[in-house]
Amino acid sequence: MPTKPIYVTEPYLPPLADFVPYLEAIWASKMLTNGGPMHQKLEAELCDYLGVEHVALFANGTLALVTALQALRIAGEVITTPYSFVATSHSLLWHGIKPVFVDIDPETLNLDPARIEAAITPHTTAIMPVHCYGQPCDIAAIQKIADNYNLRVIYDAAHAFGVTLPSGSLLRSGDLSVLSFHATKVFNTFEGGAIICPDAKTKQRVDHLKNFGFVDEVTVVAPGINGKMSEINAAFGLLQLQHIDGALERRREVAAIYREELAGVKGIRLPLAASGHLSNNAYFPIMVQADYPLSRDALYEKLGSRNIFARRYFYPLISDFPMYRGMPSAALENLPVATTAAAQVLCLPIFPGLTRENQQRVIDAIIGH
Ligand code: T4K
Repeated sequence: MPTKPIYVTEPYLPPLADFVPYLEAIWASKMLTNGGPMHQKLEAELCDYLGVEHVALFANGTLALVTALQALRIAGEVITTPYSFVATSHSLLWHGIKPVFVDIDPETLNLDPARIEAAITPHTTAIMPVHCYGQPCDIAAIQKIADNYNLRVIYDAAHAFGVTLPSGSLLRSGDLSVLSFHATKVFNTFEGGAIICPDAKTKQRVDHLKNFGFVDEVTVVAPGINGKMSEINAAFGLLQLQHIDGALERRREVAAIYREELAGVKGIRLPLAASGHLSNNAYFPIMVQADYPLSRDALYEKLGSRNIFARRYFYPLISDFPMYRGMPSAALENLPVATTAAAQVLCLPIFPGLTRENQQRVIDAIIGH
């Protein structure tokens, strides 16, 4: 019998019947979008759940990134990582901002603070780091540089829902943090995203910008965009939030099994070491090194032949795509650590619904059975 495909992720979905009352409420109110009751309730519940002051919901994470840059009036050059999903630096290009790529740290796979200063020029206005795979950036070191050079920090926290440091939510770092609630994320609203704002004034500006720049019926203060989350997505988020702790627990179990089973495998490095934070296990990257019997791509193909669809997040590097590749900071010599990571990485299937049996299929393929 052919085996069932196992994808890198599969969204958590609550029982369909549980969603019906939410739909009935929307049908009764006839409020479908523009900051209706579901939208307001989800913003409030996410503040509580995440332990943050202000959440502005968006239709997706990319629009939230674009709006975060507009809200802080970022221009000129922004220092960012090449080791991310392409939306990170695309958001800069949407504003005509020049991305300046800086290499990553081999342990965290995030922007290496030790290399940031050398990339700062008189045109630099901000740093846009990514908490890649939900692994926290070195926020203290980054903030110190930002303070010294008077730069803003916008975290692309698309992977970092629920990640907590001993001092509280990771999402409170920097000037703004941006989340994605895409179907492939730990917490999903089908499509969706959010900006975490530190104060009411910033949240209000973001709210204006995501609604075309409207302040009231007759006042438009900026060329804003339509970035609003609809009521149906917000309603789904409210339902998802009831199940999030269980979903995170299942991810923890899956990650623990991978760590145990793959720990001693020659040529496989598990990059995300514990670093005192509460992880969300959003991804499970492995690094396929030279002493593994197969190349990374050969292992990727082998898994595919067994109906297991691991993904090479993040290969190619953003800096390798045609719209970035000609930039001086995109040169390979500038990005040796990111280049190696992109050549070795394979993200294994991890999601709440991954059965032990299916997880074993993945493990067996890697350890050589
Ligand atoms: N910043 C960072 C660091 C990001 O990673 C992302 C998005 C963003 C910003 C932008 O946020 P959004 O604007 O997307 O909210 C996926 C996602 O589309 C993207 O959201 C995500 N990062 C990126 C890392 O991954 P693809 O092209 O790899 O997705 P796709 O369609 O190949 O899906 C992967 C697997 O997931 C499929 O093989 C099957 C499964 N799947 C997927 C979908 C869409 C499902 O089971 N159900 C689904 O509905 O980009």
